[in-house]
Amino acid sequence: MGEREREPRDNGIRRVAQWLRKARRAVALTGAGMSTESGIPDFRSQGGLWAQVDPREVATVEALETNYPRVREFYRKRIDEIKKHRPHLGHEILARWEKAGRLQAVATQNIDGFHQMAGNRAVHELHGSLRRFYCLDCGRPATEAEFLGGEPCPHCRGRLRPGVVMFGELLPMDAWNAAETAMRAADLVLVIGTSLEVYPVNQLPALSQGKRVLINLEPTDQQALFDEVLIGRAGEVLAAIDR
Ligand code: BV8
Repeated sequence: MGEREREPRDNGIRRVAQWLRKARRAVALTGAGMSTESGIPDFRSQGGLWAQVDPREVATVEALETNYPRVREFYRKRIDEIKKHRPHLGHEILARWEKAGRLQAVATQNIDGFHQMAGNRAVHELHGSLRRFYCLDCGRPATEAEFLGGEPCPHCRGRLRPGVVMFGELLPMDAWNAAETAMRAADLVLVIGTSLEVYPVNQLPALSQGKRVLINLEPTDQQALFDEVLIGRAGEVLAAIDR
């Protein structure tokens, strides 16, 4: 980054650090860009997951019904991939902020569990989790080993699926309600590493009456919503705010 671009960003970082110090009910909303510095690709960037795989074939309710083996294989590989990586400094900073009472909650679209692994307790997983599994047919829970082993449901011999939210499915009510409540009460919202293209999570930042900050590698379509846009890598920008 050149000197001329760095200067306004440094001012922005100072402003956000000040808002964070004053905030009583700060909330973070994270997306796939939060985990790219851990080595996990996002979805919609060049080289993202959806550039390689058509989401309609692997991440929709229709695909689960008509193309179950392909969906199972897609998520089996994602589980393998996630296990190779760890949370990074940015995750750790958010966990520290929660512990210090500076951050109330993290609402996340990520299914990798990295926020919890880094130490955050109040995490609302809006698109579910790749650490939970259940039966597509009877709804009862299953284990990762059963899913990975390609076994049928131990209760009804049905098909097992990961506990993630596919396109066309409703979000988990408890996570959604908690995130919505936190957003409405928030005096500072840090939106980190998300294109804000996916409904209904992309409606959440507008619910807050407080300061809204976007930390992302590139601008999104919702620029006008934000009081500050910090263009950069999540881990680096969070570290700069933390300094
Ligand atoms: C729902 C599965 C009600 C989990 C995912 C037309 C037809 C059908 C449906 C719709 C339609 N129009 C709208 C809809 C609704 C649909 C939707 O929004 N579609 C969009 C895409 C048009 N939404 C739904 O279906 C939702 N449910 O609406 O229920 C309903 C019910 C019945 C019928 C209709 C509606 C459910 C959505 C769940 C989607 N699940 N995948 C998985 O496998 O992970 S999608 C996927 O997108 C992931 O879950 C992901 O979490 C989510 C959001 O993506 P992002 O996290 O934002 O990632 P993205 O790559 O886009 O952006 C990353 C950003 O980070 C980039 O800007 C990049 O520059 C930046 N970045 C990268 N690295 C860094 C960085 N920034 C900072 N630092 C870095 N280091």
